[in-house]
Amino acid sequence: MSLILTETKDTIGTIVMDHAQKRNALSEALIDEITVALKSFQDKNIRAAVLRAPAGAKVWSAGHDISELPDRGRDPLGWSDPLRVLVRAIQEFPAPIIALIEGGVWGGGCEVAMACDILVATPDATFAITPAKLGVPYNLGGILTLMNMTPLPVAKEMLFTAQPIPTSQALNLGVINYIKSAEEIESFVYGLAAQITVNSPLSISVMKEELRLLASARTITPELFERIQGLRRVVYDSHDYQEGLNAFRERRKPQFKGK
Ligand code: YXS
Repeated sequence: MSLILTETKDTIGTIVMDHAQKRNALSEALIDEITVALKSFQDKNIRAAVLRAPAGAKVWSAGHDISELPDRGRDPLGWSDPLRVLVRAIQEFPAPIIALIEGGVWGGGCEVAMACDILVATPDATFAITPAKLGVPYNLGGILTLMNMTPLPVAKEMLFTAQPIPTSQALNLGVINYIKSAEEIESFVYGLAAQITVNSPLSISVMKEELRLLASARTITPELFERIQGLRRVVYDSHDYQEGLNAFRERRKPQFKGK
């Protein structure tokens, strides 16, 4: 059973995350299908892509598939983790990707949306970054995506409270480009895509890559990297990280002990 629907029309490609049973949780299987679709879009010289859930979805994505997070003792968000693979695939895709967002966007799903180039959301959409709810030590690349998308106090509020922020606030902060009603969002998004596809694809792809490279250009010394990785390891080795996973599996509130 396919977990996504894809469509290409002229030079616009669409990927619909279509695993409602698990609220489009970003499982390895779902992510594999998205990355395969993006590769086929590249082969077809797609000039703009749209990433969405089915129209009227209450949840755009429930974030990383928690059942696939490793038990304590292993980095849950290492380089080859599917969520990391998907974020990079979106950021490195040579054409703009527009996130058409309806419903709740959770955890790593927020980073996937933020990795897109243009975000358009309906008024009911919400955005929640939730590692703190699970006891997950988010990874450096993910923190950088957030830092590039929001002012530091907002990144801290979202990370520390793990609470959803409404679309209105996301728009005020510049996290999303537009708010459009459920009735008009589709025609608006494909109108944007059409405006992109008549411009030079070469110019656009090089400017997208320039922005990606410049946005991620940070001086980070080996000592700084190792210190951060050491701090993260204490967390993913901890009782609290395991407790976060167990609480989700057992459908109960976690009892974090700070160790
Ligand atoms: O019980 P069944 O088998 O029907 O499955 C349920 C849920 O277990 C499943 N599901 C998920 N499975 C794996 N990973 C998930 N993230 C996930 N979310 C949901 O989908 C079925 C329906 O869920 P249910 O009954 O809760 O649906 P709902 O409509 O009442 O509520 C929708 C949500 C999204 C509000 C709710 O499912 C929820 O709060 N999900 C978890 C959202 C979340 O905390 N995501 C963060 C994942 S961890 C992550 O992204 C990063 C690693 S980090 O932590 O660093 O941000």
